[in-house]
Amino acid sequence: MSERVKKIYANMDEEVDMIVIANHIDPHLDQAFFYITGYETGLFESSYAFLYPDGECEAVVSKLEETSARKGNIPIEVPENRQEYEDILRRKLKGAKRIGLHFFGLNHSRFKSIESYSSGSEFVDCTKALNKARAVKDKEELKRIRQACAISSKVAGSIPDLLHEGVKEYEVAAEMEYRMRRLGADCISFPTISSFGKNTAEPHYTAGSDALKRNEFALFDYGSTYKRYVSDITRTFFFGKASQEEREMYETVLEAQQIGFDSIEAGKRMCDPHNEVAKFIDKTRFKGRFIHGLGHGIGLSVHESFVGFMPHLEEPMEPGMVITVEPGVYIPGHGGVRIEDDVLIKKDGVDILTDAGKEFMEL
Ligand SMILES: [Mn+2]
Repeated sequence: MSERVKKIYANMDEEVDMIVIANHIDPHLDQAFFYITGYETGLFESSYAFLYPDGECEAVVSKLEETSARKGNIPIEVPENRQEYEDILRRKLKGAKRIGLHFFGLNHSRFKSIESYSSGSEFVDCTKALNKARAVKDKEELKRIRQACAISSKVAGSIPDLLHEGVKEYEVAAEMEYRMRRLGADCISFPTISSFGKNTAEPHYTAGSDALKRNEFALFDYGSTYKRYVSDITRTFFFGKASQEEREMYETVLEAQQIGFDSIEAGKRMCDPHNEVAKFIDKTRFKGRFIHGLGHGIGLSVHESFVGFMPHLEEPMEPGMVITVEPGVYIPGHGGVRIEDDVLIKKDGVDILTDAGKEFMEL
């Protein structure tokens, strides 16, 4: 019996005979599969998880990850060959009239095979129930997220040592990623944003080959994954001597982030912190320069659905949600500042999980 499976069913609006979560080929793997199984290692291409209304679940995995799967506590079947694989899937789906599927995470080609293994079943989208279950983290999930945050925070502290005139964006990114791995990260949680000068004004820049020059911003947005759970952090530094306006940009974003933290409260709407921060920034000389949502949910994915500090999310904040708080201001052609931390919402306040320093730093 799995608490997570029970939680998913508790969030379902419709009845189904079973929920089927199916991986395709990397990178089309469904994070929901790992939410259900909890597997720490292994790729799990073409694997399946079957979830039943009584809270039971089982998985079909290949021999390639059998050892990793045996460490979990759900029953597995490991087919010997292609024929056996298809027979198992047909047997599991047999007689199911209504099957719940994760429409958001399911590859279309994998869906076609599920359809072919089933016999006239009706398919129901269970994306919402899965998202709701994943929104509130349990103890094991928090343990992993905390460790991912600790690794990323530690690397943030060493970024200033990596910055010198002429160093390239990709060189700093490579060094940061190496350090995360050395500290025990599984991998990076998304392509590292390592940006200098005018590139810092583009929130979703990645890392190019620009060399660091004096008197410009250097912004790093990155994260590590620990046992599949991510962290996401941004720090901005000034290389050289900042102008009054550049310093003000930084101080405004830092203050905005504090306003964000202060507006987080279980029970209030998820859009409230965003609205407070946007209102504050729009009263400064950087009016209109905050061009994205204040934060997104994190967990197995860097951008988790349903959770976040976004203007369109009116559902209440709940204890156990983990969300980023990342205000920024961007001046195209010149530069940008963003400061990002990951917070855990608690019954009474917040726990800031990324603890790297963020005082304005001129290097
Ligand atoms: Mn982020």
